[in-house]
Amino acid sequence: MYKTTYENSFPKGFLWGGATAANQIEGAWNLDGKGLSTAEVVQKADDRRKMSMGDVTEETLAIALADKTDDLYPKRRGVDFYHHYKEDIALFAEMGFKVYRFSIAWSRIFPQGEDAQPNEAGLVFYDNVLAELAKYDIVPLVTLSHYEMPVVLTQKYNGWAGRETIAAFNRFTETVFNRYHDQVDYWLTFNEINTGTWGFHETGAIDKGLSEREQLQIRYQALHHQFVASAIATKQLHQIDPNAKIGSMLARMQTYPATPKPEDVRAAQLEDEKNLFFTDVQARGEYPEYMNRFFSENGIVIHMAEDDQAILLENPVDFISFSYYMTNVTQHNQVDDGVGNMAVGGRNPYLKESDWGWQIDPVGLRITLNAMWDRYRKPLFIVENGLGALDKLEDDGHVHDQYRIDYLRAHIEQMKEAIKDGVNLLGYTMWGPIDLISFSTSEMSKRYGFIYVDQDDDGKGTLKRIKKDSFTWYKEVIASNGETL
Ligand code: BGP
Repeated sequence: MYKTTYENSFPKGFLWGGATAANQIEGAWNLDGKGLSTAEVVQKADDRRKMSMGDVTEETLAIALADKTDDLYPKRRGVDFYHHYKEDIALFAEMGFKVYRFSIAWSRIFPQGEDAQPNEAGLVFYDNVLAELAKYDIVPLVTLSHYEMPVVLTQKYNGWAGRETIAAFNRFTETVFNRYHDQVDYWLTFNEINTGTWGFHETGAIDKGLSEREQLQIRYQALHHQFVASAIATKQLHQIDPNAKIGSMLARMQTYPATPKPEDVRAAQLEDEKNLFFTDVQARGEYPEYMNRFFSENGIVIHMAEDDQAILLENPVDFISFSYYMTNVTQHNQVDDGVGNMAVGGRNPYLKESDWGWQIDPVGLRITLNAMWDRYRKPLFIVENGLGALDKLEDDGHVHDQYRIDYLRAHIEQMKEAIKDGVNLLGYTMWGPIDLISFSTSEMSKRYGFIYVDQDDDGKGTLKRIKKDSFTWYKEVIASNGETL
């Protein structure tokens, strides 16, 4: 049947909200039986514009394991959501949040990765968080693994590089599905799974000073284990609760060609394939041929168990989620300049960039939404988008973050256009509704929130929560279902 009408705006029930991750917000890294997680052995960067995530070696791990403080490890400190969750969720509710995306710290539930019994105190913490959300009718969207795992699994199996980690993870997923499925309808398996080719944070596999090819071999093998674990989790969830939905999560970075030269267009397509590969596997259930070719040409061999392919094929995700911060540019034979942060490639002269070199591209979000919808025809969910900035608490006690409002407004306008284009978009959780520890710099001063947290890079401050100007703005956006921007 032809569709004669189209959505002219955000659909009723659109899920507006915000997203955080346990290791960047909770703190309380060693309380109530929690074990150490891989995120908590990553030191803060000595250079604000560099990443501090890819460099865990045997040596730095040994130092971190011996260090019982949180001085050099800000993710151990977070912003103490563990003790402030009631206050923070009340503030989210005041903005009118319909959804809150957060992650469960695996190391709170299975502190040593493979404990005989789950840690009840850890489970109770998330019972409490979920009860608080229910109080305000906020729908939880739960990430099962957001850049961390019990560090013991790194010591024993080199993280996801070891196949044994699949079973450990699926015990954890089964435990939390059984415990929380009544309260949680939306789940995500691995946060930004594609970043597993970049370093330690996603795979928990140590940098052993290998060649680039050898490292890629380890990382793609680790990612294969994550694909299988994700598919098994999908199967578990559907068995435990046939109504629950589970999604993949990609750091989506559209790559544009630097010129219309066909070789440049092809180079951009190649970059895009390397990014979309992950969602291709999780949504379509099989390795795409273009990656098989890439593996074969680069001497990478993915070792699979006999029924891995069947598990992937039988358990595709229900919806597709992604983070969106930037787009990139490439050209034939371009060497990545590695400047700034994340996978920042060539510069786009038409775009402005953030203080961290992330190229701001609202129209790119519309392009991305259309392309993802065309490719997969599964509901989409934007689960991260936002602006990291050096906010200033003024003498009048306020933070005037008009730049953040401008950034978010421009992106939301393009979401609306994409919906008019026909894209099925479930919701939008902006990143970091409350200031938290930056993933890539491990610092406090790269802030994203509608809510300012009084804490500096050295962990000093009262932890007081202060509403920024953007707080009131987002509240109106939600109240008007995206009409008042
Ligand atoms: C994504 C991560 C988040 C988050 C965000 C912003 O890649 O999923 O954990 O932190 O990026 O990045 P950053 O904190 O480095 O600015």
